[in-house]
Amino acid sequence: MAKTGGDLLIERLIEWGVDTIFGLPGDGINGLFESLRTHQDQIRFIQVRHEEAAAFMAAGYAKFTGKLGVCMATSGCGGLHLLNGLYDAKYDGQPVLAITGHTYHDISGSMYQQDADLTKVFLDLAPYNERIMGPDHVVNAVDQAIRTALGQSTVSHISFPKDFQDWTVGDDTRTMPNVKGHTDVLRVSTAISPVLDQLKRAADLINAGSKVVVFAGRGALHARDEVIQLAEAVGGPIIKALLGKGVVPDDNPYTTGGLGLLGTAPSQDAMEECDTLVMIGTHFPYLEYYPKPGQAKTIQIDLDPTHIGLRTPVDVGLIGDTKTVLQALLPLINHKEDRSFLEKAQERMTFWRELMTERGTQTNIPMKPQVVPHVISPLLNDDAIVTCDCGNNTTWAARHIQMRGTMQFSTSGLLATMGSGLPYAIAASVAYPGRQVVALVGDGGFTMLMGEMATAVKYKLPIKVFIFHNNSYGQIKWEQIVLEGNPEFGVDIQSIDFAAYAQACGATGFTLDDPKNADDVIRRALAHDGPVIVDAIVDQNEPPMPGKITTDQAIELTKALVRGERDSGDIIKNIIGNQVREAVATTGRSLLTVLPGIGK
Ligand SMILES: Cc1ncc(C[n+]2csc(CCOP(=O)(O)OP(=O)(O)O)c2C)c(N)n1
Ligand SMILES: [Mg+2]
Repeated sequence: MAKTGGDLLIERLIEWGVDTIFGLPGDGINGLFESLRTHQDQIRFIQVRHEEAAAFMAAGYAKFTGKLGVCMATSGCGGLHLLNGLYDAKYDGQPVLAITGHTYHDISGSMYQQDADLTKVFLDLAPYNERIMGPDHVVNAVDQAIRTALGQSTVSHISFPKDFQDWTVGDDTRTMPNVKGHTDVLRVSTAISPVLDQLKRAADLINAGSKVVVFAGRGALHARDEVIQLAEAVGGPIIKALLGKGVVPDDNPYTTGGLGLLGTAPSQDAMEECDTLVMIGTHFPYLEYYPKPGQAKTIQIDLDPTHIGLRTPVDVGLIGDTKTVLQALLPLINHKEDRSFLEKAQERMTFWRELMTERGTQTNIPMKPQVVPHVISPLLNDDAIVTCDCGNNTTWAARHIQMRGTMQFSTSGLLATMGSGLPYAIAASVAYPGRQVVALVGDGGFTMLMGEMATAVKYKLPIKVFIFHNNSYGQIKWEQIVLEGNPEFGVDIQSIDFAAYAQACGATGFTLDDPKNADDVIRRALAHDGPVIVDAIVDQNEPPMPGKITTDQAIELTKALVRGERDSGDIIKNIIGNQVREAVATTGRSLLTVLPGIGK
């Protein structure tokens, strides 16, 4: 039987090794769905409830597997729904192919139904962005789309007119230059290595430094051994950007954990004090956390030359796969005898860990949000996959989930969009049926794509979703108060019974509102063999304070309290309470000084 345009697309995806497509049907892609139906033994279709989730799933699938993520949506509205998830993939450097339908080719541009010109809409998004011009165009377009997505770690887009999906190859006439078989499905390695003189310059700077910080991000996730060897040689702490949380386990003696508002105080101290910074596969966006310009010699290793010097002045940029570059660099690095910089960081980490334990074991009601990840963390499998969303929940997950073994972690990084946590978890569970998958999300972010719980049920994905139920867009509340000095506005959200919602979807729901029950409920949730929601009712007035409070932040907080913040009483109580308890727990060595004087 003659192949249709749809067959050519699906079969070429299969030849590229694509085994999963996330999407939602529509009349603009019915021809593609017919090909998906006839090839369902070779490629699996995961049906979602919102196309944004399909794009997040493609991004998450790419993040957790290292493979191409693929999503599909109908013409107009369906394609438009993909956008946020696709920008997430692009911003976090993930190879994703988006396939959208388009109206009939000979009526395009005449305001026919769903006739949005998605190739124009996707212009800023996708470096490869092409409308199919006939069945004989399909294979060329698919190949170039996938080469671009994989080669540039970015998003590609193919828009497929509806009628061309059904045309058979004979309906089109292959033109003379379009030589049959001229394009191929070869995936090449990106393990390039910089030239020797640049490696030597980098090594000289690192060898000359006495306080060297190793700062690793998602580009170093596959280079754990090399990152640890470097830290070992230079006697310096490893700081992890959020998406690099899995680069080294959190109990590794070299790491001081994360950086930034949701990072640790010891990481910030090390950044403030270092004289040499080695950035590995990160372009962490928060400029204020880098060493002051002129403070440190900086070496940056990255696959993408456009990242070098993007955030902080760089003395030597090494282009290439981080693992390959580090393997070439390590033999040139001297072992430093002076371990005092590392030891100072380790001593501070001991205090920080005590502080986190103190915060995660509070017995108050309403329950402190930190209790949830603090109890979950040690109960996770060594190969668990953890996702979180955007909000205060990111802070609690980043600080209290301790990476071990081959655990993986991700969230929306650079785009920092709400809504990714649940679809990422679904994608992880689709990719790795045997592994434990846990999502830690806010009540706001979860609500955005809560329909995807039905997807988890449909495909029997045993994901565990923990919702920090604080009836608030919590992070924005704290930004308004601490960063802006304003009383909160527009951040309350009313309560939903998420455990009942879980049941309504056919999943299992638990409500957790008392820290006394946390261990029991969380154990039962993790042990359950189907999808679960744990609706964790937590205190919205627990401050997600940065690791170190700046004077400005303390002043803005005071201003907001004075200017009539509704919850000022509870907030002050929490801050004083925290200070007193922490002072006791850390025998006076508490690293935090919030509102100097107020807690005395
Ligand atoms: C799509 C999107 N809209 C708005 C924001 C701005 N924003 C960042 S965090 C946040 C609040 C998140 O609330 P919730 O999910 O309940 O988490 P919480 O902070 O309460 O833990 C908002 C509105 C965003 N990051 N993404
Ligand atoms: Mg919330």
